[in-house]
Amino acid sequence: MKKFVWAVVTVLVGAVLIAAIGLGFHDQQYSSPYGTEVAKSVGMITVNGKQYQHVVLNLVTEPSAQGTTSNGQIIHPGGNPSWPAYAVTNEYQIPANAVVTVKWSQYDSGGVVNNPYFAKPRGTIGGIERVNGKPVTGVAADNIAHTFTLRGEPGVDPRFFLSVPGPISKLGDNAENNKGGQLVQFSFISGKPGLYVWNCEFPCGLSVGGFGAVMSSYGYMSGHMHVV
Ligand SMILES: [Cu+2]
Repeated sequence: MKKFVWAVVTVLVGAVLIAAIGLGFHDQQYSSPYGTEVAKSVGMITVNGKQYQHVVLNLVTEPSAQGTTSNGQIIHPGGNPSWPAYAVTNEYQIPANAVVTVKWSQYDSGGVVNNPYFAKPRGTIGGIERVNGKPVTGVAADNIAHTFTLRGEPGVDPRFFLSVPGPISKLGDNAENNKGGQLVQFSFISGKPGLYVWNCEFPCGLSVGGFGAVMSSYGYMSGHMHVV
């Protein structure tokens, strides 16, 4: 009987531990109160003689995850004030096989990207991005604030890849919400339907070569793209 009681106690302790670990990981999940931002349809567009649905998606990168955007939306509830963040959500939705134009307002400082590959736009229409309206084929590798890098979950359209660098804000470390920003604009043709993941490839965190802290905390520099 004593053995049986101990067996039950051991199983219960194990179950409690597993539940606690599960809750701990669940807490690390981030869910924006603003839900999924759905790209807005702006009609049709012709690229290389082919017609596509054309949508526009807005992105914002803020130098501090605390506080609100210029229109009063919370950047990242409970966000670490010394960490940057994509705002105000990290979940986006676009249609499949459409032309997606991204308008990215970038307000953060940065530094040197550790691989110059990520200093050039990859997978955009025409191989360019526009910085404050000016078309460029890259940003100086020591002038990168963040990248918007997108690929499918394993098995989802493995040929699709997009990566676009955002230059450091005009006011560097002194940039604030809606002040000193860079407007980065680019278009790409979306892939097949499925779940895609985006992240930043500029090591904007601390430790682990800059890939710790904000870079390894889901929701600041990473999220999903739902291609439907
Ligand atoms: Cu980043």
